[in-house]
Amino acid sequence: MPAKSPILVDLKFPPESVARALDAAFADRGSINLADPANKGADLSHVEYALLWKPDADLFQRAPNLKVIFSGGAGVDSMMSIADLPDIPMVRFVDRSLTTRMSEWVVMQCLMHLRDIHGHFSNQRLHAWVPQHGPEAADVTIGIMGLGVLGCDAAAKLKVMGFNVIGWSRTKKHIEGMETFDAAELDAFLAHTDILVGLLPLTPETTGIYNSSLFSRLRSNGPLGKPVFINAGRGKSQVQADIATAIRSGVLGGASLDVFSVEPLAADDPLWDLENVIVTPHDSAVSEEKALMRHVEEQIARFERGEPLQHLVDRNRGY
Ligand code: NDP
Ligand code: OXD
Repeated sequence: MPAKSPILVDLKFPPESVARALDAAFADRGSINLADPANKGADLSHVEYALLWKPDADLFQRAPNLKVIFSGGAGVDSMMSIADLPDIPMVRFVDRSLTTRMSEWVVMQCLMHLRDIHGHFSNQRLHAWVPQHGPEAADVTIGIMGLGVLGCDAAAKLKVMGFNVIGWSRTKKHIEGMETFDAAELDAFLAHTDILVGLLPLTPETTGIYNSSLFSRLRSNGPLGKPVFINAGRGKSQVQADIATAIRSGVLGGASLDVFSVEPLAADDPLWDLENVIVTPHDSAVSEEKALMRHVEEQIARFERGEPLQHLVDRNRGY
């Protein structure tokens, strides 16, 4: 039997946990982990599989015989922008643990805005006893932009909390108990939305989509007083200066942001200090290394048995 091709790994994740997960997963085929300085100039010409997150631009020249690329995350935008990206199947990371983590984050952010956690924290610091009588979840409509794996799971969990949930996606979806809108119906979708949740991939169409014009079309007289913007998709989908302006001018009453146009967010960026803006450092749904390796192992096994790969990226759509 011919020797199995080692897996090439270039993940900008903490190197120790990647090394541990690799040893456990690919003992039979071996791996070339580019985070290991010993592999800096390694010959990659024989490698058939690569597991990548934000790879260096010259990687595909160094590894010209790849058969499948695996993304270290659910989003593939960092790969799509590489000029030499080979025309071979690309599999993105879809996994229960990642999906669950994202939904935890989305539900937490929506509840924090519903229950005015910002107001409570401020009062606590003043030692002020100020009971609040805000709306309940059922009074509030959450509009999710992006009804894919993550958007649909978050929608289901928000509905369990009692929120009215609506969704928008490129193509029309039919989801029981949920009003949905397609790309042409953006205005109608926004006009119903009190809390906007962004779970879109970054593509040319979604670059800069969350901007002043979009914020001004959200429902402005809803139960929270002012609409709220939440984004965990990609930072380059938001015009950050427009978020700051919308918060300062009162077009938005609050925001929760996990992703930024440039990461890490600069220490002097105004978003850190704006009223009722919650910043998290792109950790709403990190890829857990063991689950990632398990997913890659499963997909390689399918590929080598001649079965179709799952979670394939559509190059024309860009996600
Ligand atoms: P999916 O590919 O499953 O879903 C994407 C959704 O976005 C689909 O419903 C798609 O529409 C919709 N969409 C794409 N382009 C457009 C457009 N131009 N107009 C309207 N709708 C559009 O992706 P996931 O749900 O798995 O992940 C979404 C994104 O979340 C990832 O691409 C990544 O960027 C981000 N992410 C962020 C993480 C974090 O830690 N912050 C972690 C993981 C992911 P349609 O259904 O019609 O195709
Ligand atoms: C992803 C991410 O796309 O973590 O998985 O951003």
